[in-house]
Amino acid sequence: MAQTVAGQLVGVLEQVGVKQVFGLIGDSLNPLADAVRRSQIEWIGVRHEEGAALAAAGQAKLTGRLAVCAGTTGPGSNHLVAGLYEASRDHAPVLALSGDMPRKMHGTDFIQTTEPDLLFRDVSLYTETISTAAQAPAVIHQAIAAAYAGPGVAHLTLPQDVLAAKAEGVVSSLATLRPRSEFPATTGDIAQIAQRIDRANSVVIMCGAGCRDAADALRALSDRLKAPLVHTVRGKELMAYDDPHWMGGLGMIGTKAVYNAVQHCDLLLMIGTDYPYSNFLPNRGNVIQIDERPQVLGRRAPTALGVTGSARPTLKLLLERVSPKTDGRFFDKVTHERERWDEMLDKQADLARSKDRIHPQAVARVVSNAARRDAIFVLDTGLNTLWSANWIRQTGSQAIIGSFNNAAVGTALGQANGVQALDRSRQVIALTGDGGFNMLMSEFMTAVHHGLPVKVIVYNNSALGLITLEAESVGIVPFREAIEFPNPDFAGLARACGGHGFTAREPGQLRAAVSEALAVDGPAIVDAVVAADEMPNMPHVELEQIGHYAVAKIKEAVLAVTGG
Ligand SMILES: Cc1ncc(C[n+]2csc(CCOP(=O)(O)OP(=O)(O)O)c2C)c(N)n1
Ligand SMILES: [Mg+2]
Repeated sequence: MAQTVAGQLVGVLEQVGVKQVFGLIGDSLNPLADAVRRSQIEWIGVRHEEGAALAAAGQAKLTGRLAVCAGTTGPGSNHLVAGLYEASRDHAPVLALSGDMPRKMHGTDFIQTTEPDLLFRDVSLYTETISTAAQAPAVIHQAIAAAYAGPGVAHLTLPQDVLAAKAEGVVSSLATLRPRSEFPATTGDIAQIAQRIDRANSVVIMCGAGCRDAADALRALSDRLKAPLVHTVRGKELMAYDDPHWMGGLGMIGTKAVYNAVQHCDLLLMIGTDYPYSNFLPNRGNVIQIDERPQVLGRRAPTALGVTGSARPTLKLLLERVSPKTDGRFFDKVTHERERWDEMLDKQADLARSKDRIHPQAVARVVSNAARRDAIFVLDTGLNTLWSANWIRQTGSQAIIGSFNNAAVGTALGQANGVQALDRSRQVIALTGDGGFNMLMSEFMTAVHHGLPVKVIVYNNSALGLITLEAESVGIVPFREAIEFPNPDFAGLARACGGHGFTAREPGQLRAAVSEALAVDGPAIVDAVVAADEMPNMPHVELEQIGHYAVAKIKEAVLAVTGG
């Protein structure tokens, strides 16, 4: 049988290392699914196409390699769009495929008509309809190249008749379809950075997701400069929580020690981060920023020097140039404050804090204590992000992904399915609010169906918890009817789906529920019924401050989580 365009596309995906396609089949996708069936690629049929896009986004975020999702004509593809923003906002290479009706039906407002290239325009770096078999090879190559170049989302619209047509030509230059290479800053830039560092008495190094694989160089620079290392939420996974260099995060997912260090240092060196919350950054012009992306330099804080370069090779060069510092007092002060903050976190997470109520901090801490040393945590959005991200004590070999730039509720389970599919033996733990879980709980069925043993921890406060805080912080009475909702019995739901379910209503039940869920074979849900009135920490607000100033700060803080 002659190769079809669909077969050609799937052949390319195989060759560039794609292991799965996440999708939900429909008539226009039939030729594509048939080609997948004949290939080494696994078809993972989801319950909702947003779950497919999230799964692909999760994979691409974790590995930096191309992941693929597919939806069928019109409504099927429409469902992909929301999930794709995860990939676009976190710069992860995803190829999204929209099946479309045969070309002879185009242009007459036929049933299910949409304009996918218009709809996907905003979320994609590249979107194109393959209109003829002859066009397919070049466009397939271009789409994958664009996804890697961003990195981000590339989208193809695939009319059914074109997918089924006989392939013409071959897709060449496959060797070029790979993640971008790292590159160092120039010698001139390194000299300027070194000069400014040598002039500063106290330096803080802020590490973002761009510092992946640079932990050793960062520690070495920290030792050389007696400079505390602080991180963004996407950088948290880089080092173990108890590494003496690793002082914690900045902002609401962060510590007072770090807030003070960043505000009071002579020089803040931001590396591989586009940290968006300007109100937590210094406004004194004492920032040096290093990033691969020139467009992010200087846009979040007044910056004295912006340098393009990848973290790892640039740090290596910098280490050869900067002079060692001898005065460790600043570092020691931050260490001391950090120890006090950690003690406070421990107290808040203590299971003995209340007899009959589970505090959400304890949920995160119990999960963290029970997780494997190489577990992958997938966080959702809401108050639960604060509990998970502040109270998980990462090992340095775990990964933490979430919706940290898109801040979308309902994204954890879908992404968890994606990363679990890459390696079914790795422990993958989704931590989500009940509102978030309700949004796409059908994707638990995807996990059961495809043997993806994800563990889902639900912070059950019967409310869109963060919304209460947002309303209160701007002086609006929380609209209870809009914020609170009933939940199903999540443990019963898990069992009804063919998975495992556990419930913890009291502190005494939490450890067993979590450890049993982590131990069972196959997907499981832990329904953790938590106190709904817990307030997050405000690392930048003194508790004794009251009145308008504190309210304004809390408002800022809430905006810092939700983006407004
Ligand atoms: C898709 C989406 N819808 C709505 C919001 C606005 N929002 C931000 S947090 C939040 C509450 C989430 O509730 P839940 O999942 O129960 O988490 P909790 O805050 O209770 O921990 C909402 C609705 C959003 N960020 N994303
Ligand atoms: Mg909730």
